Amino acid sequence: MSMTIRHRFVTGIALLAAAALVPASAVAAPISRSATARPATAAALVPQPVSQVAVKNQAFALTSTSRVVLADTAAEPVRVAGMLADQLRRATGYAVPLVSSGAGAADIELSTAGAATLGAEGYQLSAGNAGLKITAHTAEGLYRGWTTLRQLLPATIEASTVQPGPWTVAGVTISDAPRYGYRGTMLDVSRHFFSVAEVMRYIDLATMYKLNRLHLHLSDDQGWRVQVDSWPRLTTYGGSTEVGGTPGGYYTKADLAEIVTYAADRYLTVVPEIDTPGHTNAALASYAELNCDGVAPPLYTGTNVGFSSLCTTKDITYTFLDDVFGEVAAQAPGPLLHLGGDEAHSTPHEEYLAFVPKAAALVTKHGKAVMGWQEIAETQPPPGSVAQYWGTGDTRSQDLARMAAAQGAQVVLSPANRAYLDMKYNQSTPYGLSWAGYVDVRKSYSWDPGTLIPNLPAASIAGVEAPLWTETLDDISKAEFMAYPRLPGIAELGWSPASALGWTAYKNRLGGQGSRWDVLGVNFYRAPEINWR
Ligand code: TNX
Repeated sequence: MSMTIRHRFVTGIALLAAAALVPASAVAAPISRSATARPATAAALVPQPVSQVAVKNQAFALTSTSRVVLADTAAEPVRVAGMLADQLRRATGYAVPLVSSGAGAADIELSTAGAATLGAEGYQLSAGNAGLKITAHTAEGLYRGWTTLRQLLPATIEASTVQPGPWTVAGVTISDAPRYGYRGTMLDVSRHFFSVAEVMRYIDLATMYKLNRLHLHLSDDQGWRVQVDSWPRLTTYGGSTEVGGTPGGYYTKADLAEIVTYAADRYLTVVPEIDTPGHTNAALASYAELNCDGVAPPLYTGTNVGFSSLCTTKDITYTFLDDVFGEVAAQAPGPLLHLGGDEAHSTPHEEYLAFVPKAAALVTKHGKAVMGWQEIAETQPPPGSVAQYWGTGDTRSQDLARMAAAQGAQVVLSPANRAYLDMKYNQSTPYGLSWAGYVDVRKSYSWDPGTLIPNLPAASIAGVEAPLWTETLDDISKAEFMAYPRLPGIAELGWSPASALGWTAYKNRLGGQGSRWDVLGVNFYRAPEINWR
């Protein structure tokens, strides 16, 4: 609907109300008398939408009479509308009722009647004197549009207590859909354990930037973090410590279900990882029979990698994986189960090549497609697999990515020198690692997933993921310091079209996010290259 047509529905009272509530600074300049009027400024959004056109001299104002209007009565859109209304109520103190018809100038109208061409995640958003409307084809699309609307509203919309307002959105028309279907972040809960509440917080922040995958690194040398009923010592013993020797922890089935549901409610699919055949000291310490020599090693609380391996020549190893993958797959609603496969330096290479296909078959047996670190490309992963590139531009890693694609696998890009959130920003960053170099905000952002790996076909690129390894991160505020502000940049690389990417404009838009993180109490790194507002 064009703005001209929409005007006809604006009542005089609504116009007066809008005029009274809208602070001069929040609205585009009054109609210029000259023909050379400057265009209204576009709102600073991350990720940048496909198209965003400022509508001059118009604004939407959320007021005490505003409602959320949704005609669709299906459960999912109603749930999304409810989440949206809840947040508005918390921050504004307004009643914000959810109704099914009669959208007016003060209302937020949600519609799932958008064209199928919008896809599952696409949406259109218009804000002006006639009201605010988000149109999508699915409830998920409405949710993505809602994350945009939050950024169009004042930062205090993120508050959990009532704030003064005014709640104005400058006139705008947005049309948006993602470039890639896989836009993830990984949290390593093995090196340091994070509580369910901390993971939920991590999810809340990630979904602000339209991420849709949460890869949980659930097992490693330093701790086994997911309950497996058939192998209980994995958690009771193997999960008891973490890096540095402090007490670890693990997710019970109920805990994991809570995380999975919380994530799914926000359109974030959990990708569980059980790392094999290396990175397995916690399992080997818990069950002596998994070791080739039948002797369980002690628990490990250091930070070395590459020293452990499942015994690939023992039958019990595959019984073990069948049981573990079966129980984990039963709790994972998404299509993927990650079997690790990285840095198996203690597994003889021939054994590695034989092991991964057997492990992969156990993943597919339980109804999941295989995801694995790039090394699995050498093992001819089954069709539909996903290989996760973590190279730094070296030919070997790039070859593995191209090899995976040639075999019909999809590739998720996590270049360690760009997307690894545990790399220090610079030499004075208080924690983090630097094996892939220092990764400042600019370096983290300044690459194009479509051209990162020469001759990797576009159709083989599933998307991007920013892993947060936690050897040096013993609490969630340190994790946030490493993820923010870099994670939103990776999210933009996964969402926005290549033509919308560019450091100068991005750093300006990113600067606007700081005030939101302040409201949310995020411990973000105030990178000096960004003008924080
Ligand atoms: C490499 S890259 C790892 C992890 C470490 C990380 C630290 C990869 C698949 N594995 O085991 O935690 O570096 O940056």
